[in-house]
Amino acid sequence: MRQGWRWFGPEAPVTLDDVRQTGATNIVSSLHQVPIGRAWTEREVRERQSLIETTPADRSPLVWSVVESIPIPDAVKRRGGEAKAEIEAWIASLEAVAACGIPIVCYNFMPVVDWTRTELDFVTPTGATAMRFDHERFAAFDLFILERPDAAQQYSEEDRQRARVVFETMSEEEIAEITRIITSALPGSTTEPLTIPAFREKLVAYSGIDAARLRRHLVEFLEAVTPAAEARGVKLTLHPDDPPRSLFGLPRIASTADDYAALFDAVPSQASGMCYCTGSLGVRADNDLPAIARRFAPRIHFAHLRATTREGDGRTFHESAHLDGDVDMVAVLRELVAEDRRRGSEESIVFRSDHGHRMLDDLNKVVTPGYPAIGRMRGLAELRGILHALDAPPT
Ligand code: CS2
Ligand code: MN
Repeated sequence: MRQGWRWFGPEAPVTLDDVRQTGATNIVSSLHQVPIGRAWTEREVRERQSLIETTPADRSPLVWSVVESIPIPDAVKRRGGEAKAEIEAWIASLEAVAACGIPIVCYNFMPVVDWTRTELDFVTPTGATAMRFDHERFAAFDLFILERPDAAQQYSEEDRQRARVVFETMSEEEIAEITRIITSALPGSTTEPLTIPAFREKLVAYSGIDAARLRRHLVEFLEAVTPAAEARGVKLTLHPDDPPRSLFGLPRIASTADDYAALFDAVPSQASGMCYCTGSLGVRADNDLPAIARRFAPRIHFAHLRATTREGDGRTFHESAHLDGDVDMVAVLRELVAEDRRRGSEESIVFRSDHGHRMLDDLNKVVTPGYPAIGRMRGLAELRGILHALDAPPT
C-alpha cells in the first residue's frame, strides 16, 4: 500500500519537505483555489503537479497520486443528469487530471454541508485537542440558531429540551464559534461556505429531494462521467458521508455498505470506486468496517485511516488517536493488505492518515483545521507499524 499525505498546497503550513519527513511518498491534493464548478485546465494541474514532483537535487521524490477532490457543484446534487453544463465542466477537470497521469480522483455527494463538526479543539486527557461532533450542540444550532423550519418535528421532545438548555447556556462567542464551524466549510470541503440566510435558501432548494432522488442524481452523474474515467484509466472514489447520517433533514446516500452496494449495482463500471474512510463510516456502530473492506475490496483505490470514539448514545463522537476509538485498525488493514496483494503495484491502494489530533508544537501554531502535521504523522507512523507487522511494508 502507498503512503499518502493530504497537502493543501504551497500556502499551507505543511511543506513538501515536512511531508517527506513523515515518510509519506504519495501526495493527495486538489486545486482548492479554483471555484467549485469551474473546469480545471491542464496547465493549472501541471503547475501544481510540477510543485509536487519537481524533486530538489538532494531530496526524495514525491508523486501526486490522488486528487481529493474535484468538487461536485450543488446543481448536480439537486438536478442530476440535467445539470449538463456542470457535468461537462467536471469531465473537463477529470480529463485535465488524467492528461497529467494522476490515476485517482476522490469526490463526495454530501448536500449543502460537507464534513461537519461542532468543535475543532476539544481538549483530550493528554492535552492534545481533537475535533468533536456534539449532538446536543448540533441540535441547538439547528433549532435555535439556524432555526430550520421543520427541525422541531425531527427531534424528540427530550432532544428539544436538552438542546434548549444547551442553547441557553451558550455565550455569544460560543454561538458565533459553532456557527462559524458548521457554516464555513471545513478544509477540503466540496461545498460552499454559507451565511445563515444562504444556508436557509439552500435547504429550501433541497425540499422534495429525498434519498431516492439524491441517489438517482448520483447515478446519473456517474453514468455521465464514468466513460471518460474508463477511457483514461482514472478511478473515481466516493468518500463517505461525514458524519454518516442525515443532517438538517437532508438525505445522505454514502453512509452504509448498502448505500455503496446500491451505487455499484446501478453503475457497474469499474471506474466507479470507493474512498474507504474508517473515521467517517466508523461513526456508525452498524457499519462493520472490516466486512465493508472485504465486500468492496476490488473497488477500494483510496483509503482514509483514522478513528473516532462514539460517546453516550453514539450520536456524539470525537476524533481519537488512530489506533484508539471504535475502529479495529489492525482488522481493517488486514483486509486492505489482502486486497493489495491481489493487485499489481500500479494499482496499489493509496492510504492517508486522515485528520489527527493537534498536539505538541502544533498547539502553539496555526494549523489547517483537522489537518495538523504532528497528529497526522503520529497516525501515519502507527499505521506503518501495523503494515510492517503484517509483513506488508508500504511500497
Ligand atoms: C475528511 C474530509 O471527512 C473526512 O473524513 O477526510 O476532509 C473529506 O475528505 C472531505 O469531506 C472531502 O470533501
Ligand atoms: Mn475521510
